[in-house]
Amino acid sequence: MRTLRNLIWDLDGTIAETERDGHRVAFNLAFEEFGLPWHWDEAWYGRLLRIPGGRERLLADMPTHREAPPDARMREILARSLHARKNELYARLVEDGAIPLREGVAELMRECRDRGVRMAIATTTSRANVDALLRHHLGADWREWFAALVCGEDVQRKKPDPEAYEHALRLLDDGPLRCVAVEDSPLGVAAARAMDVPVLVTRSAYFAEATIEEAIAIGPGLHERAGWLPERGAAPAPSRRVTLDDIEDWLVRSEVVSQYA
Ligand code: XBP
Ligand code: MG
Repeated sequence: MRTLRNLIWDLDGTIAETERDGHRVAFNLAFEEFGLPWHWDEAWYGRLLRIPGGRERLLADMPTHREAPPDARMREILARSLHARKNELYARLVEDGAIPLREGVAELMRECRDRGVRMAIATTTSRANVDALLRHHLGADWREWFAALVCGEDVQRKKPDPEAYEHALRLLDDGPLRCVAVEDSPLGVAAARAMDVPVLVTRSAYFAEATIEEAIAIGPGLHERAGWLPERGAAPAPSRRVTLDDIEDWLVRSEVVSQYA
């Protein structure tokens, strides 16, 4: 029997470089439309990513701008309007083809379908953003690809809180050690590990150098076996990309390591 029965995908940064090329760009377009002289460059947005949630990120940044309303209620109203418009502009960017899937993602998803490994999404981005991206890349029936879907609206607390993973495990009705999460950020890894879900890390633009502990494997992307740790050894690979066999092997080896630790 396979050890790996469920692959749980993070979305932002993992499935696509949505943060740098999508949300950030859409936020800037929304600022312009609202007549606000605000601009989040790549570096500043990278710092803001320590705050999970787009609306929460806006609220956290407001004290740095003198154009922001002085009282908390007005800030909340502005953040909600900006965030709603940002999500519309994000969907337009997706439809225009500005946000490709990361290399190797579609191949691994297809392999999961072909080999009966269930998939789930555990993201804290808004449902509309998930729908826009996956509809564009996987087609109108994208929802059928996934046995479980957890989005920002489904949780009270965003990552690194484990709630998104707790919810995904409940929907999958399976134990954490039958799953592998695919994540790109320390906050995402922390959320999965808090529920004992083993994690594979595909480093994204914003977390290329981040310190990440407790992953079963870390590498530069699913398209390429080279550069992953632990190395996959000399076994001949049928393709250059990371496959389900690679992930299952890392999973089994991590169980052996933890048994003898
Ligand atoms: C995603 C997020 C989200 C996105 C923006 O985290 O933190 O806030 O940045 O989406 P993860 P929203 O990759 O861990 O799921 O604007 O919808 O919040
Ligand atoms: Mg992410």
